Amino acid sequence: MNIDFFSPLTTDEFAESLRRDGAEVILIDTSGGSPADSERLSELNEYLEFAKGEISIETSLVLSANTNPVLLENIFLSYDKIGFDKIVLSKVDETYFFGAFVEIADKYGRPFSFITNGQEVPADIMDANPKEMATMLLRGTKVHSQDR
Ligand SMILES: Nc1nc2c(ncn2[C@@H]2O[C@H](COP(=O)(O)OP(=O)(O)OP(=O)(O)O)[C@@H](O)[C@H]2O)c(=O)[nH]1
Ligand SMILES: [Mg+2]
Repeated sequence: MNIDFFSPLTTDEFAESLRRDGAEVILIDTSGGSPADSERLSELNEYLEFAKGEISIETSLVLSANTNPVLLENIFLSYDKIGFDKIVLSKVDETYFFGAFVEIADKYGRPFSFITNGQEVPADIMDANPKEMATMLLRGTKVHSQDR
């Protein structure tokens, strides 16, 4: 994406990265981890709280559409302890049905921000448009450009 990249390993380094260049938008990613790893979750929370003290922040939980629906609510609730605003639903092209995600988003009043529909960045990152998502739910998930 040809943008500056920093990989802070401590909150001090994190603070330094946040303050470094006065960018209008800063994308913060975290390394993956198990929702059952409470130590990792509290470390994540520490970074999140720290960021909230520094900048105005919107948080998204990225859920892969091929997550086992039986586990979905537990995963959702684990990350809800930290708190998040929106859901990014990834890999919708790898599944045929993502109704369970819509159900949980509705139950907990959390909107979708983006969905990802393939491996091409950024072409396969799509706004979570309700009409397109309804179409995908009814017809299978891969939306081709001529259908959009
Ligand atoms: N088919 C398909 N593959 C995807 C999609 N999104 C990501 N991938 C692929 O999935 C793999 C993992 O993607 P990452 O973006 O690294 O996933 P992540 O959740 O950040 O992974 P961790 O940070 O390791 O937890 C890569 O090979 C991506 O190309 C998608 O929407 N569809
Ligand atoms: Mg990652």
